[in-house]
Amino acid sequence: MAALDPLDLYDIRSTLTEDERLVKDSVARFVDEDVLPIIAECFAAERFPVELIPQIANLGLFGATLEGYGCAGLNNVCYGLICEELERGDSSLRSLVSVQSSLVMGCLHECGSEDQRARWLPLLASGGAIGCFGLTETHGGSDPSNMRTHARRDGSDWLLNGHKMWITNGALADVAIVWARTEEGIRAFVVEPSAPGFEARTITGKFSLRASNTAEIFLSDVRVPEAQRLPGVQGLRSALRCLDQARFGIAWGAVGVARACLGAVLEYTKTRELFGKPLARTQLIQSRLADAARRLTAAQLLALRLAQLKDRGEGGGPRVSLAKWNNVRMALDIARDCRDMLGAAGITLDHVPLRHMLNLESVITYEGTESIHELIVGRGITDESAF
Ligand code: TGC
Ligand code: FAD
Repeated sequence: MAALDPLDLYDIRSTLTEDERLVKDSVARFVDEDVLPIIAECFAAERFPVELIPQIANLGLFGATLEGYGCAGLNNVCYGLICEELERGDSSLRSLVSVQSSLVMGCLHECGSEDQRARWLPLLASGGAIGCFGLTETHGGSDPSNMRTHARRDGSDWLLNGHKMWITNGALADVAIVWARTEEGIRAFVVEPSAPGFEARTITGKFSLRASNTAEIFLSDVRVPEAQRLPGVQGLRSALRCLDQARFGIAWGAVGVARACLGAVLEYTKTRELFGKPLARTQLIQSRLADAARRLTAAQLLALRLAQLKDRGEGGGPRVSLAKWNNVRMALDIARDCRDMLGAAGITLDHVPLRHMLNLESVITYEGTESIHELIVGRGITDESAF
């Protein structure tokens, strides 16, 4: 039997096609060579590494599963692998790609007019434009159907008023997908930040996802023509469909975080000597490492199976919720335990677990909190809504 890879105990790599391995290895190389050397400094300085955007675009990572418009048309396993490798570097990079690909490009691809697609998708795929997705508001992100931002017809235009909160890429974006209530139901609009009345303000002082831009967006009589309404949007369900794709990416990304943390601590415990022997030779440490490997392996298999279901169009709703819930919880528990196994050294940015652990406090909250995903699964298996 070949030597066991402790971070791939069930040899998932051997189930990948040659193309899938190529995608995984290319992104892994980018993360090792270009992300890991700078990311702790970016996290410390609360700086989003904009200089990485051209490389991410050149690797074809923006809108990777979409067909046409300069997108790579890859399958869902490839998209998952991209998210896994990026998040092994830092959740902020997977976040950038999730928002750009699943929430902005995915939404334009599915619900946009041909003119909107032709104008924006090639630009977003090439990294020539960055997008954001404005759904959440201050009074309760878990219940977006309660949004107060509204759009009112004014001749052939719309006037948008409201306030969006916690918007990834918000202050960097060249284009925003803004969700608003109208007399006809919930609709989405393509808004350019240069429009009078649009203001994005970066939220500072976060102790999580510090290498990501998060902003609040104020809309005050922002005028957009009817041609900037997404014609395919039919209420909140259109937003929730986009969220399913982003939640899928997070389920894979969490695997990358757990691999990063467990990999670092496996190395550390081999060389850290206490009571006359390496930590890795103690039963309690082995029990914790083995437990992390058990949870990681289960999460890897779950993510892979979800991708297969998704390729058949059957990966949404409770299935993706279960994976987002399970895998982010798995990664958060592993990151926290790995931080502890490093002792005091673990509270610095010299080791990766603390940074990942702090990032995961956002990841477990956004794209539906853990409780929301439990309730979606609960509804799915009982046919009773507890919302
Ligand atoms: P309800 O309001 O009753 O349903 C609305 C309509 O949507 C349909 N639907 C779905 N359609 C497609 N896919 C899904 N997964 C769907 N889930 C629901 C539903 O059938 C209904 O259709 P219709 O025709 O009857 O109107 O809402 P609900 O009761 O179904 O859902 C409630 C709940 C809590 C599940 C939903 O509101 C929810 O998911 N809340 C969480 C909100 C959330 O996740 N926000 C994320 C914001 S974006 C973000 O966080 C980006 S972070 C990105 C990063 O940096 O990586
Ligand atoms: P709340 O909805 O107020 O929830 C508070 C608590 O109540 C949670 O523990 C929740 O689980 C619990 N809860 C809620 N409902 C129930 C219930 N029925 N039963 C039991 N418990 C319940 N949003 C966007 O639109 N676009 C973005 O790009 C974006 N990026 C983000 C980036 C970051 C870094 C963060 C932190 C958030 C981002 N969000 C974004 C917002 C995110 O989606 C919301 O924070 C999330 O949906 C939760 O909403 P909330 O923060 O208002 O919490």
